[in-house]
Amino acid sequence: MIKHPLRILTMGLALTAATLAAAAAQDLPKMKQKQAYKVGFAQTESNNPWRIAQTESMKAEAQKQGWQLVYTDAAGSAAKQVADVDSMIAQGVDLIFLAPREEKPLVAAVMKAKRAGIPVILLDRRVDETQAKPGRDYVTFIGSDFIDQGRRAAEWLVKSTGGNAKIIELQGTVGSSPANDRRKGFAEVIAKNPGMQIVASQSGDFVRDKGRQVMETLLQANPQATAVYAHNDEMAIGALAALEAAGRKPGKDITVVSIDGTRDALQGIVDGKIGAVVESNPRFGPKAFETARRYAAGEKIDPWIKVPDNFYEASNAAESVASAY
Ligand code: GYE
Repeated sequence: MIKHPLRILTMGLALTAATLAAAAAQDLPKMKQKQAYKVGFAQTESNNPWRIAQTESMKAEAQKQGWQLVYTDAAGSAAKQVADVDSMIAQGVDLIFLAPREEKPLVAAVMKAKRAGIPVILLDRRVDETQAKPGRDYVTFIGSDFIDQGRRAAEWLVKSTGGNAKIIELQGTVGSSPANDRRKGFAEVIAKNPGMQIVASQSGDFVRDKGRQVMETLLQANPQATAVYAHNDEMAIGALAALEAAGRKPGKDITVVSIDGTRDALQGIVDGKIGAVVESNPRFGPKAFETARRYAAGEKIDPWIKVPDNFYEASNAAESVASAY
C-alpha cells in the first residue's frame, strides 16, 4: 500500500503525542553524586551582549567548578536547539541547562531529555507549562519575573509622563516567554491608566537592527508617538537610531524605557536618551551550577528560582556602567 503523505504526517504527529505522554508519566530523572559532571548548555543565539554575558557566566562557572561543559548555540533557530539537545543526549551528559528560545517548540527537547534519563534545568526562559512542568518534567526554572519587569517599566512610564503617553512597543522574539510576559505585565498597568495608549506593537526579535527597522516603520505610521517601550535594550538602542534619523529627540520629545541593563543602555541613560531600564540579570552561572549540585545531592528544588532584578534610572545608572556588560 502506498501511504499518502498526509497520513504519514498524521502518524508522525500521533507518535510524537504518544511519546510525549509516555515521557510525562515518568518521574524526574535523578542525578548520580559525583565530584565533577559533564553538563550541557544549550544557548539560543549569540547576537546580543545579554546572551554573550550569559554564556561567559556559564563557561566561567563550569571552569571554576571543574565541570566539563558541552556548549551549543542554536543561532536563532528553535529547530536547531532541539537538535542540539539531541546531540547532548547522544553524548551522555549528566544534566542539561536549556535556555529555550520559544515556549512551545522546546517542550519536545525537555521531554526527550527526560525520556533519556537526563535532568533539565531551564535557564532564563520558560517552556509552555501546560505541556511540561517543573518538578515533573524538568527540575526548575531559574530566571526573572518577566510579568513584573513589564509592570515596572509601565509604572515608571506612567509616573514620568504624568499618565499621558502614546506608546510604541517593540516586542521580543515571537513565542518566547520574556516577550509574552513583558507584554502582559506592561499592558496590565497601561490598561488602568486612561491617558496611556499603546498605538503600535510589533516584534523586533530582541535584535538591535530589527528594532531600528521596526521603529522606523512604526514611527512613520504613528508620528504622534511620545514614548517607546522596548522589550530589551538592544531594540531600544536600535530605536534611538531610528528616532534620531527621523529628527526626534529621545529623552526630550519622546520617552524611552527598556529592559536588560547592558552597558550601552546604561550609557544611554547617562546621556539622557533612555529614561529607565528594568534589569534582567544574565549572570546565571553560579546559581545554575549550585542548583544542579543541590539537585544531585537529593535536595528538593523549588519550581521557580527567581532572579532578583535592579532598576536603573538617571539617579543610579552612572555607577553601574563600568560593571555592566
Ligand atoms: O532580555 C534579551 C535576550 O531571555 C531574558 O533574551 C532573556 C532575553 C533578554 O535576547 O536581551
